[in-house]
Amino acid sequence: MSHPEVRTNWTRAEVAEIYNLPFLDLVFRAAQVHRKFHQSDEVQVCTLLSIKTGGCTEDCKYCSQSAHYKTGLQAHKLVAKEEVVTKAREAKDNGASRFCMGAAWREIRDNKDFDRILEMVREVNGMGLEVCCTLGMLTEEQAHKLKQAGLHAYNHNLDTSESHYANVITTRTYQDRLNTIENVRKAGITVCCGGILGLGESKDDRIDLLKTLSNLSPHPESVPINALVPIEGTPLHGQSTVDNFEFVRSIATARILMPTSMVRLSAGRLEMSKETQALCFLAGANSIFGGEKLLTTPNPASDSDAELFSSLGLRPREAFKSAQSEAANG
Ligand code: SAM
Ligand code: DTB
Ligand code: SF4
Repeated sequence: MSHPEVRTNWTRAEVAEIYNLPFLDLVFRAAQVHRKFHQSDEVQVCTLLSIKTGGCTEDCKYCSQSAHYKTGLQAHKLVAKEEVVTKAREAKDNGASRFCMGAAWREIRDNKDFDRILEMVREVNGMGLEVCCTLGMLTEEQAHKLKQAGLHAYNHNLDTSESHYANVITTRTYQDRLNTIENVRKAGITVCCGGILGLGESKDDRIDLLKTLSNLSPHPESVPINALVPIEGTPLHGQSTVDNFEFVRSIATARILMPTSMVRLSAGRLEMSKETQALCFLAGANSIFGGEKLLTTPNPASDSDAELFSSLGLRPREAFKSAQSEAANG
């Protein structure tokens, strides 16, 4: 780790102490860390595209795409490369610097679909966008192929604490997730790894998740914090939503624990006020998903985000900028 203040040996007691600070002190501390390592008026805009939708064999209790639940989602096989290129161009024109392609797979298989995805990665990378994929579990060899094609980041979330995991997903283990993250690292691809709040977890679970994430070495370059988007037909529909202050606490704690990472205010913004989102930015969130759709659910429209950026004096961050280069610039 290049900066001496970046630690990967946080104890549970330390993480809990930060998380439980008086709210305004926590946000203030996070804002200070944020200003030391990042340009506070810059927010990265990422765009998502579901390239293979629904019919997933996993039983994630929050997900619209699991074949285990009747969610009414229209499934779709892998889309054509041309469609991806068109969407990536649109995203870039709308100010996105990162483009993330998601597939409802348990794991990548070595077949024609994977070859087509490698071509998509090559093309989108050639457009000057940071390309990210989220395709389920993968082997080290598959990670190397993605890296060779120009993949910049791989998203693979831990979602919640290890002890709450089996209450949410039974078709894979926490260790499966950690193994994939390790394979991504070995191939030299940056890691995007975070979680979802509102899965019926306790505060202790949120603290445990933040401890696990911040003790990955090196830290994930990008840490998405999602609020559960409730999906009718899934077991977690009807779950009480996470308190906004608890959400902001998680963002602030992530910022303090992982100072150089991008912390992404991810799913769930549609249900959040502009003021809550502003608090998230103050607490160190410096990335969002832009565009009218996440993977299968709606997201704030581009013009309302443009208005939010304008009200707060924020601007979209350019592609391939690292926290290190910012620190070097002052
Ligand atoms: N199938 C792959 C996987 O699970 O890794 C990639 C796609 S999956 C939809 C990507 C991530 O989206 C999940 O890990 C989860 O964190 C997030 N996600 C899925 N459904 C969600 C929901 N209803 N609300 C919030 N986040 C969700
Ligand atoms: C992440 O952490 N959140 C994104 C992205 N990584 C792949 C996905 C959010 C999905 C929200 C529900 C949906 O649209 O299906
Ligand atoms: Fe499948 Fe991913 Fe949804 Fe789980 S989160 S059901 S693995 S698409």
